[in-house]
Amino acid sequence: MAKAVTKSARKPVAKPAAKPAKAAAAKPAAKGSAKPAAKTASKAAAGKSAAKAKPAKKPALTISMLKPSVNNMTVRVFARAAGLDHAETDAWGHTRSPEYMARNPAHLTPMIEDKGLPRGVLWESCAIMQYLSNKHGLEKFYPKAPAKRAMIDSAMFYLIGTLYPYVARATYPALGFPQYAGEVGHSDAHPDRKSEAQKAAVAAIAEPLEVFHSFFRDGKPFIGGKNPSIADIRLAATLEFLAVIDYALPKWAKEYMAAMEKKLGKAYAGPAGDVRGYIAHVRSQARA
Ligand SMILES: N[C@@H](CCC(=O)N[C@@H](CS)C(=O)NCC(=O)O)C(=O)O
Repeated sequence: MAKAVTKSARKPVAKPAAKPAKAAAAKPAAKGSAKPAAKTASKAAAGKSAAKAKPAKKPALTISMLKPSVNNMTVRVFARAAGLDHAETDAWGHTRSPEYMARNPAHLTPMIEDKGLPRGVLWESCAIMQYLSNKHGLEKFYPKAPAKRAMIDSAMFYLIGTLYPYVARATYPALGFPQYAGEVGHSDAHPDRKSEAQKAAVAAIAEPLEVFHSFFRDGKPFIGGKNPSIADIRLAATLEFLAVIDYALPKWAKEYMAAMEKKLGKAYAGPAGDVRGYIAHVRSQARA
């Protein structure tokens, strides 16, 4: 499995617009990245073949990411599980900087930079996984057969368009993330109204969740069949946020998430550890 290299964004410019400052202090439980190969070379080895030693090649693929985010966790898990050589840049506090916005006017993470992309960058977690699967022929994660592929696409669109907005409305207040413009939670409404909207979103999660189980999984271990597909990575990562509100996941969903972690191993556990670490942090802050 390829190792990820994490570095921080080049210039600290602007404050994070989409996340509270306190979140920046969150200590992720686990680090999902490894040190660059060049730094691990021992002095002895360097001395022996100093003339031959070459600096580690910078990976062609870079992921700008925020560790506490499940949208980012999705692509981080995928890149590791697919064994893609890549580097990670922590974009915390930089997404609205002039430098970032010049490349990505949507100021979103995850964002990849990869040679050959018409505008140099690509955002939207599902589009990133589709692109990288296509580019590297990763049929295991994203089948080529049109009918099979259509099911994966449908599950991902349904997640982004229906399930995720409910999950965001339900969990962002507890996560300390600002709600999207137009949401009751983003307005000047009375706290009771905000609480009602949050509760309504919590109640709405059960239906799409059951659709993933009964329709998309349809008795199979994963949406992708015997092995997790990119839609499974997207779903499992999304469900991680529900821990912050102690959402009572149905038995199948708990087993499904455990099966994802078992199947993908460290590729899942590393980025999940960052999300879980952040959740543990906000929960300890809430108790204090
Ligand atoms: N649908 C997008 C959502 C991306 C998104 O909302 N990213 C947030 C983090 S969770 C972000 O980067 N916000 C920073 C900002 O807007 O400045 C995806 O799946 O990639």
